[in-house]
Order: sequence, then structure tokens, then C-alpha cells
Amino acid sequence: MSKIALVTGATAGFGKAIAERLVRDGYRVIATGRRQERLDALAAQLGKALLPLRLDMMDKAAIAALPDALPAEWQEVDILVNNAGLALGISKAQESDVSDWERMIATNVTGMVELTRALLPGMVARDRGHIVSLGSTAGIYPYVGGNVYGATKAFVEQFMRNLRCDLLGRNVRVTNIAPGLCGGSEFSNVRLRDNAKAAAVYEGTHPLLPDDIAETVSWIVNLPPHVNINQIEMMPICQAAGGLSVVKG
Ligand code: NDP
Ligand code: 8X3
Repeated sequence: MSKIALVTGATAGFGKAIAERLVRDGYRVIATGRRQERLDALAAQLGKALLPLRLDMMDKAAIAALPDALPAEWQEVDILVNNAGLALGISKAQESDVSDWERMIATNVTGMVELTRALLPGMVARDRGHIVSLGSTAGIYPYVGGNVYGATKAFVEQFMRNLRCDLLGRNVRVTNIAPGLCGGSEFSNVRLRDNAKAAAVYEGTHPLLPDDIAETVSWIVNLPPHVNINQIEMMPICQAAGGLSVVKG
């Protein structure tokens, strides 16, 4: 039987591209997200190798129940791709909406750790598995307006590093992927709540694309089992980190 990957946030952007790529690589893929019609379209496109599963990452009960709720032949998840996530707003902290902060923390941090906790015991018991999470350069390099979004991604990075410690001696791999500017997804539409402003983010750039992320995930999971990629930081060639700032006077 082919290996099973569970990809969260497979209804758009990176997650959709990762699900498509892993099916092409020969995996069976459980694709999750909230938008049922997108999941159904993906299932129609990819056939029996894809199991569409509606899952809201803010629904704690559904996450806890997920391992037992999977059909028997889909329960042995080999790869968890923690991809579902979002940024909301680009305001300075002192002007930000606290409910936006709460949703980012609930999705990017709480949902991600709860799903990881739900699937990890099975991986440990089978002594095989791989947790791949989508962090961000926003979790490494601070920028104005990145406040809580960047902090959730710094959490992802450190959680992955700490999981490596807890899993030492087990054949369960852990990877954080930290991409920079990436177009071709709904990330900026969701963040800015304005499609014209979202399009303007990428104008005149040649950003990373969801297929670049899918290619990276494919490489990481298909390496020989003794190889663990701890962390990958990737940016388009048109992007680099800014320097430190000083205010004078
Ligand atoms: P998209 O907005 O295109 O996709 C986000 C996905 O997450 C969607 O499938 C959405 O599904 C899902 N999602 C969001 N909230 C929830 C929720 N509460 N429950 C279940 N699913 C949810 O964004 P990207 O593909 O660009 O981003 C994917 C990941 O990569 C995110 O974690 C993002 O932070 C990270 N990232 C993005 C970068 C970029 O520049 N694009 C760069 C670095 C990291 P649905 O709405 O159907 O629930
Ligand atoms: C997305 C990258 O720089 O827009 O995580 O925050 S950035």
C-alpha cells in the first residue's frame, strides 16, 4: 500500500499544490480545509488517491476525534503537512484588531499543535512518520505589521525544533519550511481583505509560487529515511532581509 500524507489547508495555494504533487509522487493524500466544494473538486481531479476531509483548524473537538474518524484504510498517516494558516491585517500592534490576533493564534498555533499531538502517537507507535510544517521568513525576520503573524511562525519553528528533541531515537522526521514572498495563493487576499491591494503586493516581482513549495516538500519527504531536513529558509531571488533600523533625533 502507498504511504499516506495528510495535508491541511489543501483547498488553495501551497496546500493544494502539495496535495497534487504528493499524489503525483505516489502517495495517498488526505486533503483538509473548510471549503467543501474545493475539496470535492480536488477529489474529482485526483481520484481515489485523495480523501477529502472537511476540517476547521479552530475546531478542537474535530481535531481530537480525527485519527479515529478516518476510514480504517486511511488511519496510518505517514506524513502530516501542517500547512493551513493565515495572516490577518498588516497594522502596527498598537492599531491591530485583537480578534485577528486570536484567529491567527487559534489556527497557526493552537490548531497546528493539537493536530500534531493527535497524530504523533500513531507515528511513534509505528516508528515511522514525518511532520512537515509551514513556518515563514516572518518567523525569523521581523517587519512592521508582522507582529502576531510572525510570532505564530516563530512558534512553528521552535515547536518543530523541540519535537526533534522529543523524537530523537525514533524514526519520525520533523521539518520546518520557512518561505518568503510567495504569490499564486490566497494569502494576501485573506490578509489584506482587498483583491487589488493583494495583487499589488506581487506587482513587479517574481515571487516564489506554490509549485516551488510543493517541489520542496516532495524533495524533503522523498529523501532516504535516515535524512532529516530540520529547516529550510527560502526566498525568491528578488527578496532579501532588511537591515536594522535607527530613529535619530
Ligand atoms: P492560502 O490562503 O492560499 O491557503 C491557506 C489554506 O489554509 C487554505 O486552504 C485554507 O482553507 C486553510 N485554512 C485557513 N484557515 C483555516 C481553518 N481555520 N481551518 C482549516 N483550514 C484553514 O495561503 P498559502 O497557501 O499562501 O499559505 C499556506 C501556509 O503557508 C500558511 O500557513 C501561510 O502562513 C504559510 N506561508 C505563506 C507564504 C506566502 O507568502 N504565501 C509565505 C510563508 C508561509 P479553507 O479556507 O478552505 O479552510
Ligand atoms: C508570508 C511571508 O513576508 O508576507 O509568511 O509574512 S510574509
